[in-house]
Amino acid sequence: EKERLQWFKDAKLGMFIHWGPYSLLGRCEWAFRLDGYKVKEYERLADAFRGEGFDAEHMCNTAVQAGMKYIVLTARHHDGYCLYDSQVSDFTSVKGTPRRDFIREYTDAARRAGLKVGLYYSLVDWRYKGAWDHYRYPESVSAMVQQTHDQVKELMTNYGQIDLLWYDGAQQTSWKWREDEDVAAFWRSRELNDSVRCLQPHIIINNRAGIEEDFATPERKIEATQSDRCWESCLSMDPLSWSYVPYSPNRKNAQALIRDIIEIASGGGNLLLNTGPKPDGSLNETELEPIIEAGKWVARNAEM
Ligand code: FUL
Repeated sequence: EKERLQWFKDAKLGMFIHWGPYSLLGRCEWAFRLDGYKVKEYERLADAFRGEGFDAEHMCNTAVQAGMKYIVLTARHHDGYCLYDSQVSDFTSVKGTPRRDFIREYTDAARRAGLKVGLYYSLVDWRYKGAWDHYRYPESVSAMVQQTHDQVKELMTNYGQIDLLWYDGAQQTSWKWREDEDVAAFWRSRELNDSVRCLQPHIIINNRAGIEEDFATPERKIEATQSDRCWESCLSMDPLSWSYVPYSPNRKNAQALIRDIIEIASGGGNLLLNTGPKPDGSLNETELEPIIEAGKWVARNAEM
């Protein structure tokens, strides 16, 4: 059991990738919600999503070059759009314009590059009314939760060994969560994770489905205090957006990254460092420059 977590404890650095139809807007992965899109409007936006520049091999090799030991890609964000082939949704890159299973390409390439393979999956899907007000639309909620269970099972079944599952969005539903509400009961997370572990016995699961599981996920902050528990800070280069933004004057530079890496590693954690590829799926080289520079500095100066 201790061995299962060993690679993660040793990893120190992982690459986080936010990419989906929202990348077309160059604003933020929350655009659906922040800009008040209607579902139909957002679906029309997704029609323009092609991913013609998505090159999983280049992406993974770049991660290796930057000293990353694992990689996590948004298989589905809060907008519900799947970068893979789902049988329980039509809102996917396989049935939609790209006609490609990006998750297949990505998982294959990551393994070839020697990276541990991680999938980000948002439990919530904003296309459901139940995601906006779970008290008012209980039927919509149960359909949404069922879709989540089915899709997680697809991801855990069809793409070979998955090393890490990065849930998100359990509470990004309505703003109406009460203090005393049981998030894990809402998503049936215990049942979900039991089936995940059955399909992927080696997998490492984060804490964002309302159950502690294997590791904590401080976001945009460094919490070096939890010595008895695995933890991973996730940070993005842009102070606000996790997905592509063309203009980012306050982006982190290499010095800032090196400081973060040292602080996190010295506290026994990992850094999951995010980059947002361009709308076409190609890497944002301006953002990658400091990432690679920092990764090389770490490789030169530390035996990690
Ligand atoms: C948050 C999400 O709402 C953000 O969009 C992003 O994915 C971040 C890593 O987690 O909870």
